[in-house]
Amino acid sequence: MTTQTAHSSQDLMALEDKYGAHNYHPIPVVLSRGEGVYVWDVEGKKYFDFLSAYSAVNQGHCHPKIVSALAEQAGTLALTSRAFYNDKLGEYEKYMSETFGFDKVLPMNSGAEAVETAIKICRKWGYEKKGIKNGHAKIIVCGENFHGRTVTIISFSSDPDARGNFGPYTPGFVSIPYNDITALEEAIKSDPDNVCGFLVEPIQGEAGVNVPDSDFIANAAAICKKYNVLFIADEIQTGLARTGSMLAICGDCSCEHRCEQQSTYVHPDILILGKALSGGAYPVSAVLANDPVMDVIKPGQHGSTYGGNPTACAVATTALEVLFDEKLAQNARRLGKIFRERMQELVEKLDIVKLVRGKGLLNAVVINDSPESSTAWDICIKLAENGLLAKPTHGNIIRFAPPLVMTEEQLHECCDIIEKTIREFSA
Ligand code: IF1
Repeated sequence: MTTQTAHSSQDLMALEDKYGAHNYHPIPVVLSRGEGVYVWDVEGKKYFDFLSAYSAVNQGHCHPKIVSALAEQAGTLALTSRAFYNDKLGEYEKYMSETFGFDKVLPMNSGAEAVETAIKICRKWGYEKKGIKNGHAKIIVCGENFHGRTVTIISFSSDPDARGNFGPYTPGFVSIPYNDITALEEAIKSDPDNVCGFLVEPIQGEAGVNVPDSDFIANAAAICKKYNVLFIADEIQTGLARTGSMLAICGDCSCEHRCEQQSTYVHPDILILGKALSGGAYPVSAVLANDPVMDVIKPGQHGSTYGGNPTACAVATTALEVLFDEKLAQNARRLGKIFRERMQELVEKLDIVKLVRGKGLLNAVVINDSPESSTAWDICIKLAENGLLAKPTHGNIIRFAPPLVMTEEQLHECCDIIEKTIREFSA
């Protein structure tokens, strides 16, 4: 018996409105098919996807190798729990550890779970290795952060929508302004014996693609080392080729290798990955660290029913291989430059476009209107009518983040659509 009771976009949106929690306000498009950089709605209209499921679809929609890996493993042995070993996890953990240059990986599922895992590891390291008095551990975070939506994570959010009315909040977090090295050192020096970690996004995605000073991450890592504080890099959105290198903290590494030289520009104490580790097919996240940090976790102290399942291992392995084999970091770097050049031309020609910023194919255009205006939203509605899907982050900022498999020709076609659309809003 089919459960399909509705077919039109309007009917399907009405079903979600009636039977689904209203925790999102989507662009009114109902998608039913994806392939590479394209998605189609239920009426068959074709779009360029310029959101990539918030950078989880770096490899393009329904990548055949990733779908095949998913189908093959799901049809062989999908899930065992960690009550037993499985034949995929050890090989996957070796591949991940060697690819990113760490001793060990702790496999999880969603990004927020991985961030929570990193917080638990950091605190436990603080008590058992740094000697912090139990219950007094502090982790420094940045204003305008986004690290997920669990109660602990929103406890240190500065976004009233993300944290409002979800208290009582988890203590033990200190917020500093993003990209402020002085504030970081002052925060640590104010309580050096109790600060155990600094959790940071190399580029703040949801805040509107905030790109820090080029030396911010390296300087932050050096300060953390100076005061015996764990440097925790949340690369869930910026990692895995999105910003033009395998990790945003790789700086301008050419990514011609698999990090054998551990050439990551900055080697964090804890690295958090998610989103595109899934290949856009199956929830996968990971926390990586070296033994002196990771070994604070003993049996029974952390876990998840699905963490490290064989399907996730098969999908994530293939997802990473696609990034390397198809040189997607190099493509993102090259096309990102072209995108920002094209958008900068609009900045110079049209008053309504205030600025463009980003790295690789994680970019944002700031619309010259108040954050309270609906202009950015209205532009995204018109973009959808013109065959391109994007969505504002906050207020007047539109994030543009296509799958990294895009060609230069497709990118120019998309820039033409963006220009044509924005011109309709120009006086
Ligand atoms: C939403 C955007 C937001 C993340 C970073 C952890 C997580 C995310 C740096 C949690 C997730 C998603 C969540 C989604 C919107 C999107 C997002 F910036 F990517 F656009 F919200 F900021 N660290 N980001 O970006 O990972 O648990 O979602 O797998 O919640 O609305 P998750």
